[in-house]
Amino acid sequence: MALLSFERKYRVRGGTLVGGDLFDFWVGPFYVGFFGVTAIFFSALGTALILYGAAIGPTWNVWLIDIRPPAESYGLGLAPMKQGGLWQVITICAVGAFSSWALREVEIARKLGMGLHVPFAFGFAILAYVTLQVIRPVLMGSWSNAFPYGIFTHLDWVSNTGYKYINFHYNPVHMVAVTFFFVNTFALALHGSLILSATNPGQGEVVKTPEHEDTFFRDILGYSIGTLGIHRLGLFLAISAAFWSAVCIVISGPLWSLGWPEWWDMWLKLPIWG
Ligand code: 07D
Ligand code: 07D
Repeated sequence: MALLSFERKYRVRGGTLVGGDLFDFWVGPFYVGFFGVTAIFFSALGTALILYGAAIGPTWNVWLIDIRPPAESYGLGLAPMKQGGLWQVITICAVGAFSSWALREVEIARKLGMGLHVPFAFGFAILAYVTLQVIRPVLMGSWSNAFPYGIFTHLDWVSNTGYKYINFHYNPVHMVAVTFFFVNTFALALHGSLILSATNPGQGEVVKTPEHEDTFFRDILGYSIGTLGIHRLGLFLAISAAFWSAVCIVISGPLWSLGWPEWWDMWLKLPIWG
């Protein structure tokens, strides 16, 4: 079925979570829905506030714009706009926009009768963000522990936070998360190249089938995970990377406040050494 006639067939009412029929329509190619409206609202307001923050700040250099969370002395309280309040409202807008986007994905998937795998996966990115900006600062008693909104200054935050724990590479959960990120690249390289090698042959050659793909891996490794399995594995690897990232940062401070190299001294303190 051509894409346009497919879309016409499936662009039907229903599947909304909120608002009934009210926002159940499309603008050009975009589905609107209640959460489309809230997504536009939060992202427009958030972007406008970032621009306002830039306007009252010292630079328009896009790399150096910096909107900082409140100072430590404000704890978990509200701060005046120019002393971190702006960061607080932008954070509310960001959480609102990301959640709206995920719920809009849910509505579209429901309309199409599809699974909720896409919003489920995006939920892990949101979890990592909320862990950095809300959960960890709340556990540590101050918004000042969150990262600032700025392209280079958020890198400074990562570096400074890393060095607070002497060598962040020694954080065992960071190791797990990094390994998952590396494995993701490895898996995508294998999968992307395998699909291209079978389905994008030279001129005049026939397109190969999943049997060819499975046989390639059986010949080389003795096992092929299969066409559905590789996508299950991919989703698992990707959400694991985000999940263990969230865990590695939420334990840094709330659970372990010394340097991460010191954590490994537990090895010497095990009772088995007598
Ligand atoms: C390719 C999907 C498209 C998304 C893009 C990002 C904005 C920001 C904001 C002007 C893979 C769009 C960017 C809308 C504009 C202002 C104020 C996703 C793809 C193209 N980071 N980070 C970047 C964000 C954190 C870290 C680049 C966001 C944590 C390091 C871009 C968040 C930590 C490096 C960016 C976030 C961290 C970067 C490229 C939120 C740990 C780099 C991102 C909301 C996770 C790299 C100059 C990319 C770089 C980079 C955006 C959070 C570490 C500006 C939106 C605090 C070490 N980050 N980041 O391609 O070049 O992602 O930085 O949590 O080296 Mg970051
Ligand atoms: C938070 C992004 C969420 C994004 C959302 C969507 C828009 C819209 C619009 C495009 C989580 C945003 C969308 C804005 C865009 C359009 C149109 C993703 C998020 C919701 N580290 N480290 C990690 C490595 C070191 C440190 C994670 C490697 C040093 C700290 C990952 C190395 C020190 C923190 C990772 C390395 C250090 C991390 C990041 C190597 C510094 C964190 C990925 C090779 C001296 C962060 C939850 C992530 C974390 C984190 C990898 C080195 C410190 C596992 C490979 C030793 C403080 N590091 N790191 O989390 O866990 O993505 O965050 O050296 O806080 Mg690290």
